[in-house]
Amino acid sequence: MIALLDYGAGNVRSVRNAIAALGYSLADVRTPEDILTAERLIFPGVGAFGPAMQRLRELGFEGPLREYLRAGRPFLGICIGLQSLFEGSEESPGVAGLGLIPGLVKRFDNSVLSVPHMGWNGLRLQRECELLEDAGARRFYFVHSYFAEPDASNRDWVLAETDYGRPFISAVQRGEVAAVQFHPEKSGAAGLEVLRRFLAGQCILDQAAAGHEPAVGSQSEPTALAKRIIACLDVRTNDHGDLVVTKGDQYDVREQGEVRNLGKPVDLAKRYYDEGADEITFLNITAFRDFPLVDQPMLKVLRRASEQIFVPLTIGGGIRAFTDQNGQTYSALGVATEYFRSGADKVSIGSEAVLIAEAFHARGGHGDGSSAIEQIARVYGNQAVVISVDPRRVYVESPEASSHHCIQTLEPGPNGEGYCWFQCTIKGGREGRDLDVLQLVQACEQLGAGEILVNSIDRDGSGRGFDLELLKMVRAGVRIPVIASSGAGCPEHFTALFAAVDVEAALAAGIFHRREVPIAAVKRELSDRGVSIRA
Ligand code: 1PR
Repeated sequence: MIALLDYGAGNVRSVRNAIAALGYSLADVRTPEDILTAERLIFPGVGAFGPAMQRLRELGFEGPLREYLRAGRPFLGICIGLQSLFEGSEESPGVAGLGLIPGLVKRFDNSVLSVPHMGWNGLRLQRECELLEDAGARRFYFVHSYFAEPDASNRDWVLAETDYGRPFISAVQRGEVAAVQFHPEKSGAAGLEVLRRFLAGQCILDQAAAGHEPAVGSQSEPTALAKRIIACLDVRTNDHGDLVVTKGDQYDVREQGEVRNLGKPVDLAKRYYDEGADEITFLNITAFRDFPLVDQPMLKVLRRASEQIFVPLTIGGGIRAFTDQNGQTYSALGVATEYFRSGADKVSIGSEAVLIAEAFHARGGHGDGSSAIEQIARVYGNQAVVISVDPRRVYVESPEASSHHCIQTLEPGPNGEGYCWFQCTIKGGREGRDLDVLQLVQACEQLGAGEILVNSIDRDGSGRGFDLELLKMVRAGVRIPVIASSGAGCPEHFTALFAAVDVEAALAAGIFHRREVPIAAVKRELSDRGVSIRA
């Protein structure tokens, strides 16, 4: 029996889907005895270190888990499942880990790096092991703010290290006990292969037991975080009642009165996964006026997509509290939970984030714990909350002409204005607000958002390239990862973007939907220019 240690703290649907796709069935650990009778145990830790350990203790799982691990029985920990094997974590001071491996889990320094460490990075294998055979040449998807530090005391456990500002432990293994910091279930074919090897019992070549000295430091080139290429699908119901992928020009998705129909959401998403997209984003673009939980087709899309796509999936649209036509009320956390249950790895918040930021500033620059951002980040982690920004340029003659953060622009306004500010909008650009983008993203970062998706109404669908002025301003304003969106027209626009601004990812829609530029062509161009990408 392959047992999944799901202690109910978050979303493990992706792990279930990946294991099902590999043809294995899983049993859930429900009682402490289930751990002891498991043939193979997978612990996909989610959430934060402290609550994870606390939950294991409350459920009576800690003792049997220690016993299982001490006996060296087949175990695969993922993310927090790796961190929990250490003695403790800076994330939750005073909370003891399982203590199987000496050492502490620490936080990345966000004064020099974007935190979380999010995206595709490599492995520096420290010795050979079947579990990660060939993995040194592949990249895997990481998302974490804390890392286990390699030192002399845990050296014999370390199977692989990865670099992000500094080296950290990305895989451990001794006998049949192994754990990885990355998410194999979200790492495409390379990740599925790691899971397959574990499930097939192929994982372990215990070199110490076989009398070999581990070949420490066999790979010494530092690894690099790849720039991510994200395919975005704007989804809505067309006038015939079909859920379609559409695409706007400056957010106008109609052509001769009809909603443009560029294909079926799941088919297109699967195509992008097969073609090498590092992430897929679905934006339910009319959810601001619908009831998202009544919009079952969208949830179905997500369920079907997550069964066949093994890279991160983000869903946005309608994440807010609402009351349906029957008078039943739902919280934003409730909406997000439904999206996570249906297979999302991250949710993106648009309109509601603007209203939250307005309230944040009206309060004098602090939250009150009740906003969608705070609630969702608390339960699912910061990395699960993306803020989707829909800004429009407002031109002014001088910075004094506006109370908002102005930039000098090389792209003058209609009357030759040399300055502009970026106005936040809600409801898909239909309503402008008295809030600028910097005010929005800084408030959201403080409230716990994990990533910013920067669209541009001016550039959307234009094929003129990304708005580098807007992106530079956002990059300088926050420490969390930034995704550039809107305006990509050719592979060179991606090179120009990454050369000019240190954003973590670039998102495009139209050029991929219309098959004008394949994802592979974008990656080839970036690779030729020396930008680190996932091949
Ligand atoms: O406000 O929380 O309900 O979320 C609604 C979401 O839907 C927001 O993330 C908002 O950006 C999005 N949205 C709303 N209306 C539209 C529209 O187009 N009419 N789409 C819309 C935004 C922008 C990008 C697009 C890029 C790249 N689409 O997602 O994919 O601009 O396009 P390109 O490469 O073709 O230039 P809420």
